[in-house]
Amino acid sequence: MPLPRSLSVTSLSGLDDWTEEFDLGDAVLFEIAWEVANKVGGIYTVIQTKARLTSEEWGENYFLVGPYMENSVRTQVELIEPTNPALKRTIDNMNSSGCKLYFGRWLIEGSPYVVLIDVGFTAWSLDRWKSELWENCGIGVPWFDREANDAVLFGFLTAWLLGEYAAQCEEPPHILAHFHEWLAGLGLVLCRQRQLPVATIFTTHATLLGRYLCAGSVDFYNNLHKFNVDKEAGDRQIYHRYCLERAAAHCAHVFTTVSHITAIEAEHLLKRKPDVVTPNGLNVKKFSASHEFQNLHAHSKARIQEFIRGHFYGHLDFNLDKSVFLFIAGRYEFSNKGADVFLEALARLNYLLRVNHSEVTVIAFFIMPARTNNFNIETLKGQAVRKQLWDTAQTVKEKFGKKLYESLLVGQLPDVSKMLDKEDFTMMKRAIFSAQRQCLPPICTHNMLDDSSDPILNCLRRIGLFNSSSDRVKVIFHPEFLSSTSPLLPMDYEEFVRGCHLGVFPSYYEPWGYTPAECTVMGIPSVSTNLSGFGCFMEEHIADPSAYGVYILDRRYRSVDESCSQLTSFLLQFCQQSRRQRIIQRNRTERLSDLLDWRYLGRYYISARHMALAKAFPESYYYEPQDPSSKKGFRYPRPASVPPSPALSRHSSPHHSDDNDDDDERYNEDLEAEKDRLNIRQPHSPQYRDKSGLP
Ligand code: G6P
Ligand code: 1S3
Repeated sequence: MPLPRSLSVTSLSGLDDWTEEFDLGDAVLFEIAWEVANKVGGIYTVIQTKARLTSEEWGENYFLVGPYMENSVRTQVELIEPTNPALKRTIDNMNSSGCKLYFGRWLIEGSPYVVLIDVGFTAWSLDRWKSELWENCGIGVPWFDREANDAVLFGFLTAWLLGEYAAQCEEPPHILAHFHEWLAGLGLVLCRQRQLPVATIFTTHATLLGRYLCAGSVDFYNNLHKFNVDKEAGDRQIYHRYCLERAAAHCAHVFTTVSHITAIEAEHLLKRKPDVVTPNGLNVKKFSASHEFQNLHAHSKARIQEFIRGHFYGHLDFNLDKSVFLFIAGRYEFSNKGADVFLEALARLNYLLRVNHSEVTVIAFFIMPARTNNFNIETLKGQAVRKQLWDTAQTVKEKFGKKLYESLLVGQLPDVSKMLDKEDFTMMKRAIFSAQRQCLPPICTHNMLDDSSDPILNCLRRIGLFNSSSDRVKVIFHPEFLSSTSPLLPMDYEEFVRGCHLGVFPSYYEPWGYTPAECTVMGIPSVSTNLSGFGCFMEEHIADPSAYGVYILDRRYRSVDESCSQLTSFLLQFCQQSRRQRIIQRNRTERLSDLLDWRYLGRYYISARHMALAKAFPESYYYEPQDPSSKKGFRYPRPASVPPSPALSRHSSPHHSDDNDDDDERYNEDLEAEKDRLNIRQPHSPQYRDKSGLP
């Protein structure tokens, strides 16, 4: 019998304390999701990053349940014998009844236990279970919907697992099962229908209808209360999925979602108001000194610059040191993720930079996976040409160096005109000739299967951004997720983000939005929107988000055209910043990371779990609902120093040079950061007074 545990969440510097005394007793937590040890999207990130905190809290009584995917298991899971005797009997019994379940440790931080179910192995039960679902719940799942078929198998198998586990326990157990998203929701419905002794939580990370409606041309947020949900789901042929999702939301003891904006959506579309909002956190890695993450930025940026040198060979008529790297990344949902608005804003930015004769060049990356058949020749050739130029320079340098050395050895200054011979010049000329190019640098790095109908490419054709010399905004579309083993851009996503200057995520539909959150914890500024969970959360907790490098675009109360103009002005402002201002801003951005740490945000999950246990087992658990966000007192104040806006700030040193005074910059910046942190700046010091124009 495990020891009773009592819980409290420690506070992080600056953020409010939250302590909740609650004795978990012998409760056992199962967390069930299709994305356990199976990377599909954001839910994987939620579960994977949260595992450490949840394992610390539940110890040996925490089990994640997901589908068995051979490839992921081979690289992420260590298969072992179950340690819990009741669970071992459960798995053995199920395996001897025609199922295939695996038990192991997921090799991530916290090393949680995982039960992985091979749903395909039990596919022979699909028809029987579907008819049971129809008879008991009135939900009919069509044969052709493969994902829904998987949801049925996964649902029946997880309910079987939980029922069997309850039967194998010697004492009446206190089981808590937390189900994520509709794909796992049926297990919850069956637990309730079979009246298993299980406290249940259902978390939706997006509603099915919300995603579908937004992807069409619907004024979603102004019509939320008007949708005829059954009809809309039927029209989109997702009625059965919608029923599974809605049933799970209604059957759960506790229903949660990831943001307030999705809570409103769920209330209208699923017809239940979430009991708790559980914002998504991250595992924040803190460096002991701020210059460490700044150094990482410089290092990763240099690698991106190398790639750019190859990609734009023959057209490197812009100053790379004055280039700003922007990016958008994520699931390829053109308008839901705001790629449409980003492209339009880039076109306008291009115009403004050109008419202002700006020295800045913007390189905008689109990292969104689409159907391709590999890299295209022109892109690969670019990197080969760059490598050849590099090799040539190295060869000449070596010869030059050797001659120089020999000359110095005999006590003579070299005759510079004789240092390179004819052969060297021929080699260099050949290299220069091979770096000539007749065509413009490519937009897309891959051969697209749907080139003529691809929304990003079509939009670029319409707005006329073709990477021509006169364009101040260049575009690179990489229709595949990044990988450190890529022959083209061998960087993983984290490295790439660190090397960029600004992430741009102008989403229309975004229940939370991990991409800007990831930027924040890495100290990279980002644009999000007031229609994304993340954007709303930051607006609530920060007095002046843009001063911290969190630009929140208004997509709620403005037309698309107005949002494009606002984004253009954010981007233009950003491009006008000096290097020093960018450094200051990055430091500020990084300071927000505590707010996004699971050690802070985990409290909402804890609260939801206590609530569910108390609802399902009132004789064993008592929970006084205490809203963890009731202590709303904490808000990041406006930074005390000058906002890093180009118009409002000047260099603190008259001799400062933007390009090579890094040490100075770092010193000044560290000083500023420290002053901001300690809030010791003189509010009326003449140095700062007139610059901000702010109170
Ligand atoms: C970091 C590095 C500096 C570098 C700077 C470039 O702060 O520590 O050495 O100068 O990045 O910043 P930028 O915004 O121009 O990429
Ligand atoms: C969903 O994934 P998506 O990108 O399809 O869940 C994520 C995790 O909760 C969330 O961050 C995102 O906004 C949702 O949309």
